[in-house]
Amino acid sequence: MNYFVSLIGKPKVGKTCLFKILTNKDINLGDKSTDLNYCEFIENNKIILIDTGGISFNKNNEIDKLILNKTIFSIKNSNLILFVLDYKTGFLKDDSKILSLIKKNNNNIICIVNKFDNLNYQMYCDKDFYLLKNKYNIIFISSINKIGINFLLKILINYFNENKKIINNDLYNFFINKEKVYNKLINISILGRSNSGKSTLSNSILKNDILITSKIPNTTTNNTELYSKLYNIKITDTIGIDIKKDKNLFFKKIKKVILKSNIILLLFDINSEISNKDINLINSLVKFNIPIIIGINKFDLVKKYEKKNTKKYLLNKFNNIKNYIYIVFISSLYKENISNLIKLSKKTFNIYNTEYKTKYINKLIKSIIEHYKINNSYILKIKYANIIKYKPLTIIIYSKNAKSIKNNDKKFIFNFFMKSLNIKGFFIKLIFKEY
Ligand SMILES: Nc1nc2c(ncn2[C@@H]2O[C@H](COP(=O)(O)OP(=O)(O)OP(=O)(O)O)[C@@H](O)[C@H]2O)c(=O)[nH]1
Ligand SMILES: [Mg+2]
Repeated sequence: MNYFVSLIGKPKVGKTCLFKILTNKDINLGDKSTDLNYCEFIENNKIILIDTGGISFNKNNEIDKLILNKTIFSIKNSNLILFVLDYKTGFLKDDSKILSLIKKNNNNIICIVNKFDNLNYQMYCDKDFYLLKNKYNIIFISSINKIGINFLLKILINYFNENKKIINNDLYNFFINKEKVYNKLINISILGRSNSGKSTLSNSILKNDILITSKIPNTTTNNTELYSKLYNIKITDTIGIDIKKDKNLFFKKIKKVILKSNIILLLFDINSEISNKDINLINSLVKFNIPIIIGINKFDLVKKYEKKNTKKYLLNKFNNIKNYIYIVFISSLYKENISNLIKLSKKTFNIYNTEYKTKYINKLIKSIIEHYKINNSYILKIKYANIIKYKPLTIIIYSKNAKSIKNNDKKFIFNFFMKSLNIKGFFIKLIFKEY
């Protein structure tokens, strides 16, 4: 069974900061929580901590009203409320209003006074918090300086050892349903060298400057998964690839992210030379069999009259790839062509997930043979084809002389399939078998 603990309080009292420390999760929740976020935080005890949006009693603000409704739901269905206060501002009118709201819906309250950065006991008596002391358990902490955190954890464990009463499962169902919807979304991971503009692109997609960006290399030190409401997708901002360093080391750090991706968006800076190492990197990524799309960023830096030639020059660099992978020129900073990039990513994802009928594939085989006849002196002897796998599409082609089919002919068949099925971003697999 699950126990739920909700962090409740005004905005900016440090709920999310405390949430991150208690759950040991370095997640990027932005600077304002608007939804309920949860995480199991005392392992084996199934105690689940919920971070809520800050309560403000602004009746004219739609978002504040939504936050308030969600928070009340969380208060009603939790086993325990951690009422978070700000030591620096003292106990204010809004705190008193929030306390009344909590009391109306739940009697199990522990008060947490955060930002108690200075360990001077006497000082807190000067504030109004001592009034709470007679009625509630009150703990002084500093999330930033990690003061009082262990004490708080001990109090919580004791609390749950003494109060084994279980309440209803509404919160559990809420999170499970939420997760079900969330898991269905396309997950686009943004990979690329440091400074190529991955975090800037993520911010553009999110329409929010949540992630830190800077000229300094290796600004991003964590892979962060975020939700874009605008495009209804998940995106993952990642740590930069150091092309000069060991590629295997990088893949070790990023493998989990890659395997969780539906699309890999590989970003390049228009000003950095495309080297053989970059091409090798693309080849290594292709092996994961996850669709890839290439973005060439900072296109705004190219003067208008040079844009056409620059495009031509770069496409030439990707000569062997450009027919098989979308290459999109964008500006993350000025939000140019971003929606097209997302549109092509979604298209690639849909084609990757298409389950073709064997009948249709065999119709294509017939056209392949027809087309081949026109340009060649001999006939391709293919009997029929069978689909054995999707994601990526894998086809067995049966032929009387499978072993002697020339590589060029195999390439012709492959290209014909890729073009007719409108496939870009991943490679279908063809297996030639003796009939
Ligand atoms: N002119 C221009 N500058 C950009 C663009 N995108 C990013 N930048 C700048 O490039 C620099 C690096 O951007 P980041 O988004 O931090 O790059 P990153 O790939 O996340 O870098 P790491 O986190 O270090 O791997 C910043 O100074 C950005 O302002 C763009 O489209 N145009
Ligand atoms: Mg970054």
